Amino acid sequence: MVSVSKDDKTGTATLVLQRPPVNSLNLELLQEITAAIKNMEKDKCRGFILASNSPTVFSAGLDIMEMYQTKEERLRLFWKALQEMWRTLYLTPLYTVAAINGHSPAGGGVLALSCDYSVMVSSKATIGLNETKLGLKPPVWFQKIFVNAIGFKNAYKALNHGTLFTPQEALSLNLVDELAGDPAQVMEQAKKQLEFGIQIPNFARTSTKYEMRHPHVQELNSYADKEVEDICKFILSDRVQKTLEVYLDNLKKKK
Ligand code: CO8
Repeated sequence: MVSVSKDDKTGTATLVLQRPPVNSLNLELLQEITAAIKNMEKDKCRGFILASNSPTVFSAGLDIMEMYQTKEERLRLFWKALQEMWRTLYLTPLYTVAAINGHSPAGGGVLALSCDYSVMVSSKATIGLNETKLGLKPPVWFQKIFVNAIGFKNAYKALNHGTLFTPQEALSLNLVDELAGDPAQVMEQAKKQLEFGIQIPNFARTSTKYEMRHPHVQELNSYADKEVEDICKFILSDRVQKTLEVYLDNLKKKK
């Protein structure tokens, strides 16, 4: 579900999400992303681009099928894997660039926001945290990284309304750092940014990253187990199951 290609000359890599059709994040994909990042860290890689092999979707966010009509035990494992993937990506000392070549809603937006830099294609694709549109509450740590990126007032409105932004809007809000004309250019610009990022003195960059980001992870750690329990209760409730059913139906009808 992921492939990692390394460039030994530069000490960098590209981690490509490849779970068709839309790179929705299921338990196994989350575990594979975490393992791939940890392996790159062990290999003394200096940075990587997070990319997608879908032509139009970066990631459709969490796999709704992991939340709909699922077993509690699987849901618990899934949520723990999500927390662990986020801790790993958010805190990795490697310099990370998201190459957002297409749609990036909800969990897809969280992936992008957890990198150090992002380049998004200028297309019909959108990005944002649309959880409330699904009848779900974005977890507190989703809210926090969103507020950190675009400020409280913008995040407050967007989270409450479940807004998905165009690339231009996302750029003007600081939700992404750069736009590119087409997916090939996204990769080109992401590579340039990666080259730039790994030139910065490593100790200074990685300790700054750690000091600025670690408190957010510590905060999640203080309630991570309780979050798993609360999420299970919430998602498995009849009301949320019904809402997810309607959302899935609408996704199918859209075709
Ligand atoms: N999970 C599972 N299946 C999905 C998902 C998803 N997130 N997104 C799309 N699919 C499925 C579709 O149902 C469709 O299935 P099928 O082929 O069987 O009909 C297939 O993938 C292809 O989808 P589309 O035809 O819609 O593909 P398009 O290329 O036309 O559109 C989009 C791509 C724009 C990404 C579109 O699929 C879309 O909008 N998907 C939904 C995205 C979304 O809303 N994601 C939110 C997920 S929830 C989340 O990430 C955070 C939850 C936090 C929970 C907190 C609880 C308290």
